[in-house]
Amino acid sequence: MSARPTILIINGPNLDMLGTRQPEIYGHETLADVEALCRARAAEAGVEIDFRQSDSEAEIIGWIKHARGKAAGLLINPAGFTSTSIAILDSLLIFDGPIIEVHISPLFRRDEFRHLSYVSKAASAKIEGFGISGYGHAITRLAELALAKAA
Ligand code: DHK
Repeated sequence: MSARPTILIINGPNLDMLGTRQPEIYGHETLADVEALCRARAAEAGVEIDFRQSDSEAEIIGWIKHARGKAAGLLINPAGFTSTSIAILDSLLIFDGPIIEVHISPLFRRDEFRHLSYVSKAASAKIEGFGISGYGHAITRLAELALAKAA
């Protein structure tokens, strides 16, 4: 078993279609590229990652609840659940570590309905509009917080 803290990374609906899906908005990189970026950044930062994607709100809620007391931090791109899911917000409020919300695209200049984020109410930080690099920045910060707490 590894002594390194684990960061849980949750990708919401349709993020499995990155690379194919509206590349003018989300870029040409695939979810596998996002995972590779996260693994490389985590290795540099001295943490492990548990990288997941689901289109199911129930499955995401289950993962978040199960992470309490186990994961040292949580990175979530809630995708289409960002503006709709009070239930995901409630599960995030149960989590006992830092949470960073990541969006690939700049939501502040997209459709009005994308501006509302329930998830932000549980997040310690939010990164949007950095493309997939935002995941790397979020891991750097979550690793910093996790390793400071473990020291
Ligand atoms: C991804 C999605 O799937 C959209 O529903 C969000 C987000 C934006 C992103 O930029 O990563 O509105």
